[in-house]
Amino acid sequence: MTEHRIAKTYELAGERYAELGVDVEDALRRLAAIPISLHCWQGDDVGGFEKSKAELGGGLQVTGGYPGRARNADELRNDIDQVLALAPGRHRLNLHACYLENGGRRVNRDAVAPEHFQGWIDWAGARGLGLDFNPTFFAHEKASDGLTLSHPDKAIRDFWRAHAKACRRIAAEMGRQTGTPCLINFWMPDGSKDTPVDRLAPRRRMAESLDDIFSEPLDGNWAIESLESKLFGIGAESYTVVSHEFAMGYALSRRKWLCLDTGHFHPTEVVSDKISALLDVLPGLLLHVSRPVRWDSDHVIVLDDEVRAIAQQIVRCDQLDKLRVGLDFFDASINRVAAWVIGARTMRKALLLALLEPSAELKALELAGDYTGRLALLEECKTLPAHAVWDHYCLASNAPVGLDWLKTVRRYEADTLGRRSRPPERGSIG
Ligand code: RNT
Ligand code: ZN
Repeated sequence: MTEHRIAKTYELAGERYAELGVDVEDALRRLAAIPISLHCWQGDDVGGFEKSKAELGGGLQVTGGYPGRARNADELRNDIDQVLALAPGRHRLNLHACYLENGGRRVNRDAVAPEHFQGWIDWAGARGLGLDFNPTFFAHEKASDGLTLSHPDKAIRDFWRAHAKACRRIAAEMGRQTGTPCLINFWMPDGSKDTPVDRLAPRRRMAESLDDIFSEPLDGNWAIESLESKLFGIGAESYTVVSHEFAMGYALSRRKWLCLDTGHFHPTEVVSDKISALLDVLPGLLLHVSRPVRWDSDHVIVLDDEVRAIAQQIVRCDQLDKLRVGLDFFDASINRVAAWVIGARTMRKALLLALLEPSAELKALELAGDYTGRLALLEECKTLPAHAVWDHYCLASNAPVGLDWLKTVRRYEADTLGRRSRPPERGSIG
């Protein structure tokens, strides 16, 4: 598509939107202010760069054997650079503690320190990227029975507490060095395959561990803390310690942010409705946007009703200082860079669609009880020329228009990803 045609269709689209009272320029300005936090783990199937050979565990499953998985931090950063070039808009990068770099020497989880992430911090700084962080409570011999901070063995709980405390220091340092608060998200896999007799004691141990972790002073200017709930996992089908009620109660009573992952609820339960229910009572919300297919399968997100509804709630609630958008999927059955790009572009597109709604008019109709007018206008909005605004936005953001990004990914696959079956020539395996 030529630039001329994009400009022309954008102009016509702007006129059409203006007829409904929508200012497209204003929508694009607001879109630019919303960062999307890219999860580093799409690039290597949640592998990380530790020496340990422990299996992933924790109920996490990555399926597919597509070639080209990143094998070290340099490869992963290269892949993320591709994603950043192909997905328009502002991003952050969300790292897990297992993505540390230590020149090939093993560092156990309780000994991780900011220096092991200096490579990431410098890389992010050079790109003006904010960083987010996660302690890693899985893929470790001390989590092999699926219990960490709620473990009945105090020594194991203490080990994971030490990990969590070390991660808080790393997060604060990431925030300080990048100049933007780092969101550190706590997700623990703790749960049980079969029905436990005592459902209370593990939750008490979990709360006690979290209280101990959070009792250490943290520079709140540079780190924000959230707790992620879950419904169940593979191997933890009957009980999850940090269930939604546990996480919500904990976050409310301790004034922490809550992380809502779209794959962590019952199949007919939606995260989009929880945003407005929680934003006013919690210090903040982190969203892990994912696509559960029958279970927490972490498929790449697509522009489906729920992703659109989430974006609408983000926009309509209009409390962006209390809300962070992160992605959380890992598909190893397709080109991993393409998976990232599709998901990141989809999230951005959903936000744009939400910003292109005549929200003032819709709210006015609703308030007046004119549900006929509301329904009519909502249906009309669905076929407005958003694609013209999206194309213009991509072009103005120096990102590829339409499917052009796929050509770049295919070239990258031919030149780089496809050659990765050979041992790495350089780079660090931490
Ligand atoms: C697991 C949680 C969690 C993880 C990442 C890797 O079910 O969704 O957020 O996906 O921490
Ligand atoms: Zn998640």
